[in-house]
Amino acid sequence: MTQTAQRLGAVVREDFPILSTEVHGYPLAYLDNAATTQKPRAVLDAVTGYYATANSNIGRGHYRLSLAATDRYEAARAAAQRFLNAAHPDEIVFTRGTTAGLNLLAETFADQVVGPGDQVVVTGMEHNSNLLPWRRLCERKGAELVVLPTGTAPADPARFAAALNGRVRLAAITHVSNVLGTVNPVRDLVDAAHQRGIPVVVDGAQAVAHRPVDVRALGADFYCFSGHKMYGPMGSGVLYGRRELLSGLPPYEVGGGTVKGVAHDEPVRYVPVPARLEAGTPDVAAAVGLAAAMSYLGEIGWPALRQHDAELVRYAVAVLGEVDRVRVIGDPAADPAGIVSIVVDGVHPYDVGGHLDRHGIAVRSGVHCASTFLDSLNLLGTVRLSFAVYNTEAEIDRVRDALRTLRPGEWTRDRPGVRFA
Ligand code: ALA
Repeated sequence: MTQTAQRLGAVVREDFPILSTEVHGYPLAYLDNAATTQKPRAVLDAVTGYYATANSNIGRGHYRLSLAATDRYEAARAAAQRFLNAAHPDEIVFTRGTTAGLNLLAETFADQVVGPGDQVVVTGMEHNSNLLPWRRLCERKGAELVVLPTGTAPADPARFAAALNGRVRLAAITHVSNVLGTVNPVRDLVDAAHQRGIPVVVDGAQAVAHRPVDVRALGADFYCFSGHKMYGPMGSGVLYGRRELLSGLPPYEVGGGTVKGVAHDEPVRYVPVPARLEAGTPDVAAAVGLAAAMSYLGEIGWPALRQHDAELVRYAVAVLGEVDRVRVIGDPAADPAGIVSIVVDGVHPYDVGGHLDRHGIAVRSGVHCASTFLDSLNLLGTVRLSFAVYNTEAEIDRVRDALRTLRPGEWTRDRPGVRFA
């Protein structure tokens, strides 16, 4: 197992055509997997295979191709159900991604349960996609958004519980911080909320590629993730909802595929979930590709995936810590989730990102769509290394070597305190 895990990166690289790309004369070292992962041939083939052999609209045709496409779409739903250990395929709604799922919940579920004077609780480490939908909802409803400060550590269940007063109607928490890789104790947080009858929405965008997610073991009421961060196509995503809650949601968008029948002089009769929440023609190819990504992860297996992840995170923390002026933020090795964020004292994160790019290394630098979290840490931004199954220790060595030749660039000189280009 150890050997498999250590060699995983080198072995699976062949599965990813884009990794043979050169950047500025260097082999691409792609370390921005928290933004999006690259896609293995199995996923590319599933998408093109769908278009080449089954493309047609689903649920709308009484002909062979349409029935075949419908079958593939529903098979993808069943794959997502198994992936999350959901109780029923009807608990799986396909979305464009995490952001779409969270907005859907804010405009349907939360719209029903949050009223004037109520509160919604989020952690201090939320990505904008698990912050702004709740903020907008609270503004619209005359409710209050309560942000539980976390620092770099996981959210503390006791402090979380203390924030859950009688006005709180909903909690929305990230499973894994997209900035630092901090892993929240979701089960404990959910238990604290459920003891007070408060439902919990979990942003799983950064978790699903790095650890098995069992929504029933977590107790999450809703769990959203993006396919493109777990080797699936862009535009694929899942909103899981516990059946009792999901089945009561009104349509989010209305249109084709959501109704049993429409007559001008009668109330509209909507179909049950999940179709009620999937108005219009869905991205069937994306769902099929996502199912292929789930199979791909399943073939490698979580023990090897997790070990590989842990080895890379621990190696990065050790190796980058050797470089002058480099600080690792938080404690990503405590419970590795594929992310290591650093700052280089005296150098703007964008200069670091640009310098690494000139060495063929792709990282994200800046605030990572979480400026409020960076504010709470008194940081202008970070440089984030985020790993996937194809990354290797040699690529981390390349980051270290490149950082040793880093000099302050134009951002550091001309706009040292500016965050946004
Ligand atoms: N949410 C993605 C990230 O953290 C885009 O980079």
